[in-house]
Amino acid sequence: MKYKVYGFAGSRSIRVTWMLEELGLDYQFIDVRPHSPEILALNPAGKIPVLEVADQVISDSAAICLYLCDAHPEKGLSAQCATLERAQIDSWLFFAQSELEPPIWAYRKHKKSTEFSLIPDELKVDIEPWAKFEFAKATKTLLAQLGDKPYAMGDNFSIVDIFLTQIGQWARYERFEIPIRYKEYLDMVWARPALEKARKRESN
Ligand SMILES: N[C@@H](CCC(=O)N[C@@H](CS)C(=O)NCC(=O)O)C(=O)O
Repeated sequence: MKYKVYGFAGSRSIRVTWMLEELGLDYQFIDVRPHSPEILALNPAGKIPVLEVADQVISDSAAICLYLCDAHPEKGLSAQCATLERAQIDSWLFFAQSELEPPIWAYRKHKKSTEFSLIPDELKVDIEPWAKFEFAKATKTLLAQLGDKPYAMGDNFSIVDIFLTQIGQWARYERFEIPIRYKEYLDMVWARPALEKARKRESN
């Protein structure tokens, strides 16, 4: 098998398995927790997802997904490097990871009594008002950029939609306020058959 994905259901590994399903590629999914010896041997940060390909390890979901798009350009889920279209894709992805995701991710980390905790309980503080404020601000930017387009990049689904949707679903799960336009977009993208396949693969 060319691609091996390490992760677990409910985590960011869905970004990678979803991408692989959209690209119609074969892969092995290895169900593993962060900081397990298996992961630490691949990624010193102990984080998932990790992609193993041709004896190389790639970490960070956006880097992994972009690599997969670049390796399979015929599927049209990203754009060629050094084009303005690619600059727009990168802009969306950096926005997703540096502005949209941090408040919801920090909120999840500080939540008490979760199945597994990424920070010690004594370090947890109530960041809910801050997280909701920042997420609402980022959402406003997202909606202004999205406008009336069906997908982030226009008429066609792309790598960007995976990130905007997966982060949005986390926020929805945590009962953050989601404007109606974002909800409609999430519902439309979340219904993609490739995502359904990826979710099944991760849960088996
Ligand atoms: N920027 C990384 C973040 C990876 C990450 O934080 N993954 C979580 C699971 S969804 C994890 O492994 N966390 C372990 C930790 O925070 O120590 C990515 O997008 O892949």
